[in-house]
Amino acid sequence: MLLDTIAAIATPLGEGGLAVIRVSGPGALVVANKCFAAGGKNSLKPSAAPTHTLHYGHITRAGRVLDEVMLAVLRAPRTFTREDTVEISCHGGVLVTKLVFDAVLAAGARPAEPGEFTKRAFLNGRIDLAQAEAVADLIHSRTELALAAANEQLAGKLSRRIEQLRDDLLRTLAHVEAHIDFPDEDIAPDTLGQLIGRLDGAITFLDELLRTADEGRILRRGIRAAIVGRPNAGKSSLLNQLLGHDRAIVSPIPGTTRDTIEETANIRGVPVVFVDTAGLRESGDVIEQEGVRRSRASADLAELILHVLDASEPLTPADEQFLSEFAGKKHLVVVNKSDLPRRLPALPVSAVEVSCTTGAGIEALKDAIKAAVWSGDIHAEMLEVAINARHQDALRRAREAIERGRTALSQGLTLELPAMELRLGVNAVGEVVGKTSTEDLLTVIFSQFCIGK
Ligand SMILES: Nc1nc2c(ncn2[C@@H]2O[C@H](COP(=O)(O)OP(=O)(O)OP(=O)(O)O)[C@@H](O)[C@H]2O)c(=O)[nH]1
Ligand SMILES: [Mg+2]
Repeated sequence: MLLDTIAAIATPLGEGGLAVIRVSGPGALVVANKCFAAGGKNSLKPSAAPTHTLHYGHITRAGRVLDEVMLAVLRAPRTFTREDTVEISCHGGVLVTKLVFDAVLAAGARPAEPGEFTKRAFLNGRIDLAQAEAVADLIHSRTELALAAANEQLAGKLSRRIEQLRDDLLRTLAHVEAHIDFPDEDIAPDTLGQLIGRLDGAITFLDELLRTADEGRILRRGIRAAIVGRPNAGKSSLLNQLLGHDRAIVSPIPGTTRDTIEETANIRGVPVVFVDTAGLRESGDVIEQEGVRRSRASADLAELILHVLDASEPLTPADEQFLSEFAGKKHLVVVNKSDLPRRLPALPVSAVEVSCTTGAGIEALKDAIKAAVWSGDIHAEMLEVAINARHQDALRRAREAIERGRTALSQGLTLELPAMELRLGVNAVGEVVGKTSTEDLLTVIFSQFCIGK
């Protein structure tokens, strides 16, 4: 499979100054020779050019010039895929990019599948699986915090910790297996204590990693926060304040917002999808009824609820009902219109006071949102290794197996049992970096990439 040469348009399709077409594989330079005519006096064929050099010329097909381009020659192994690579920077029009790409295919490359360049980087040993996933995280990052975490993972922060854990487990396993081979010798009590201590250490470390899963999910996918409350409480005003621009219609007429409005904002490094909803009330209007139904559905789906109350109005039975309705979910009570004379009684729950008219309290509300989202007991250096759902699944299985192995070992049962469990544990830990990867797993992971990466 790695014998063929792949190509893709690596930039988003659309009109832009430049588009880049990436070609990788053993035939990359031959493909370039066929479709690229070097210009200038000292021009070289791509296959004759030194590595990491840039060349001016034209892409041609059947003798016809298609575009004026710059072509980069990057020879294996110092490339992203560790294969010979050619990158063609052409003009960024949709049609011209397509024609240049077709010329590259006609010269012998085949279209790459999504993520295939990164997959080759993995298969050729340049990066491990966790690092390959970090490439996708990096591209999809929506906040600087998420980007920083993806960069750390790409640099191998998580991988190094996983490798260390795996080495440690392998050494313990080797020790146990050595005693299986020499059944006459029991493990000395001292040594047994040390082995159990090492497994305890591994379990503690796995717990630490597993605790980062929530943060990992939040960094990668963000969270949904539904803004709910009575009509006219100021929900749409709050959405606009949090976004920093006028997204939703605000009016003094109760029942202004009918449909749900979704918009993403960066709240202290957390990507938050805010959902403004129709005010919750009984209504005879069928459109508004549907709006209220959608509001409740949004509240059900959201990880966080911002319940907006109006400081200038007394608490109604409906407010109280919502307060108890949302009590079981992660929520923040937001008392809006703090600039008006207060008629809202003191609340039995803690609340953040804001005014969407003056902007007072909005920064404090952002802090409160971040605090509610982040569990808080996580160290900064662990954020750098925040795991994804696939890692979480593998590490959970590893933890369970190691726990069983530890129990079996401490009960002094036959050593085959702990050895088997430890092998399961080692394999599960290895899945994170791709040491025990199956073709199925690779297909699932790399198909999530965009084409050209
Ligand atoms: N004085 C004052 N008025 C506010 C404040 N926030 C919102 N308002 C006003 O309250 C009215 C309702 O605001 P909206 O943001 O439309 O309220 P809503 O909760 O989205 O209302 P519905 O969409 O009808 O459910 C508007 O006239 C706003 O200008 C505030 O902090 N202080
Ligand atoms: Mg509204």
